[in-house]
Amino acid sequence: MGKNVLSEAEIKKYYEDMKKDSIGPLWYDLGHMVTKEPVHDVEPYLWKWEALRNYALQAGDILEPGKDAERRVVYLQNPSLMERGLVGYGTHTLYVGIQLLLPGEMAPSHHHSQTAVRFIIEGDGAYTAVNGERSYMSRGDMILTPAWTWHEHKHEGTEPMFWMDGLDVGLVRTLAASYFEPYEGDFYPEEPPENYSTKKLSGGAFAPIGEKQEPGYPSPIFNYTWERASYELDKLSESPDNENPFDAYAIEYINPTTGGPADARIGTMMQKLVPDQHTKAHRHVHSAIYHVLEGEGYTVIDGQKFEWSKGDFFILPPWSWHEHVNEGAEDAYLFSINDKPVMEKLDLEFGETYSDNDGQQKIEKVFEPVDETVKTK
Ligand code: 1HN
Repeated sequence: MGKNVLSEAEIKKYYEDMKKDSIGPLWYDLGHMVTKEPVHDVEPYLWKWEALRNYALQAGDILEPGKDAERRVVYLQNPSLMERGLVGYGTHTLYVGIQLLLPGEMAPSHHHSQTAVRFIIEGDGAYTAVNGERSYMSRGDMILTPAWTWHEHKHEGTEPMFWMDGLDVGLVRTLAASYFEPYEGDFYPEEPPENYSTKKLSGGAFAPIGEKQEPGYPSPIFNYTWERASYELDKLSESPDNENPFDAYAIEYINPTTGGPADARIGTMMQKLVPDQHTKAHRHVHSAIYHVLEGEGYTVIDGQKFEWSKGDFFILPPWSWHEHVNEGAEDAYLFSINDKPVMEKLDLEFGETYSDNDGQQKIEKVFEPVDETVKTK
């Protein structure tokens, strides 16, 4: 670089002095700050359901929620983010845990600034109460406990109940906006009749004359049932015209008052892949965590094959090529949470389609889990 006014020694001293004073030269560093494409350190990863279920079930013998702990949950720790000490990170923004509630147990009321969604994996007879309204949960249901709402869980059924919790832990940590408060008692006072919100909007929508449903958050629905979601997907998959090239037959859970995502910050999607369906690859800014509700197949992420079956979870990092394949004889259903609502609100969402090789990636590697105890740095 050169205007040749100062000597080399003077220039060297200039940089050294500036560094000492905690000042930087943008002419060297702009490319690190404003990269041509998204830069991240989130690696894709996959967890098998059997291991997650076993660890959660064993925790049933170790502790009891409401007595020994706030919640009984085992969470997905992305090894690539643990290297930076980011505990509880699946992606840089999203957290997922598996919660176990045994018959008769309850998890006490609290609220926090993180927003949360639940996806029911196994069992029924437990409810989540949101601001005092109970909603009973069954396999495949998606339940919102939006940021700041008081929520608790209680199990009135007879078999262990497992569900997925999805929260925006990393996002809220990055924004230094975490807040948590337990309720003064175990249960928030019950107000509306049970399942009221879901019933009110599921078979028609009504309001007392003169009253309006104002558009906004939180969504007036908080239990998005599998019965309704699967009905929509079955209807969609009746015609190949409805197929999305990247997501197969896919629906997003929405807030009926805004037409936008069900939750203000966590996006929720369910995809159906019919046997042999193989989507095209694309990539986008938003990251996601996937749960396999049903089926067998694989997802290729940046040339790496992630083989999945019922119950498994996997990480889709931001800005990573991905395509999904159903290899089984039955329909496959993939539920996922993502940070797209945040990216869209901040005007940061963009993406691109994979154009080589007829839109599908070559498989260069098959995923193997890392053993943290034998990992060398
Ligand atoms: C939470 O509130 C629940 O309410 C579960 O069941 C998991 C993980 C981190 C922060 C809050 C729940 C959570 C959580």
